[in-house]
Amino acid sequence: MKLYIANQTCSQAVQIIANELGLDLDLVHFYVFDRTTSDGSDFAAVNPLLYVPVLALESGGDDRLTETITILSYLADTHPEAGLIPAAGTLDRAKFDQLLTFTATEIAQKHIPLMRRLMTDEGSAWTRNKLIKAYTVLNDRLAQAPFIAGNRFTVSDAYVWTTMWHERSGTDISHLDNLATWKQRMDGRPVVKALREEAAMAAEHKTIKTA
Ligand SMILES: N[C@@H](CCC(=O)N[C@@H](CS)C(=O)NCC(=O)O)C(=O)O
Repeated sequence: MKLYIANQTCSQAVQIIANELGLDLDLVHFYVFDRTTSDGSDFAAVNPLLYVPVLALESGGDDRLTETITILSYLADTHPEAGLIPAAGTLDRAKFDQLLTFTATEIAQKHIPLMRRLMTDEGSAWTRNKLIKAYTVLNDRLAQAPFIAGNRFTVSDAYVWTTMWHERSGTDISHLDNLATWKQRMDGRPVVKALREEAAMAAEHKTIKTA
């Protein structure tokens, strides 16, 4: 399978889960600023919205999945033995999907216009306040259990860790101690391998462009 990624974005969540599952994905780097790809492919033909992540199910084919939640859930559902997501059709899964949707809509997508400085001061203050409230919900969950969804690492930990963009969006959550402790623990997981792969891919792409 081929995964389209971009530096420091939500595609990292998929890399983390692929690493947890021991999957060897073929990575393609998309450079958001000039819209080129590390393999020379036309990313607009891959995803017309120009968003990563995209998972091409077969490296040469055009059967693809977009949307972080969908890709994460697909990988976890197809490897049930890893216990990275509750079984589909259960109440636990409905609650879990609620958490993933919360992360996408109340956290990831709230950061983006702030990071891109697209908002008025009033809009920025409103959005930061929403982000602080959303992170507080997660901080409260972490007072009850060591991981976002309970007693074990799941795809929701990978997704929330990836979208900890509070410094880049100027959102102060330094008072949320449980979240800070959880993040430190997460930093020690195979996440680091995902980062290294991504950084190497981004650096190689940049070298080719500037050569
Ligand atoms: N609805 C998509 C949104 C993905 C998304 O926002 N991707 C960002 C990175 S986190 C992106 O590719 N941005 C590139 C750009 O805006 O040019 C999802 O949840 O996966």
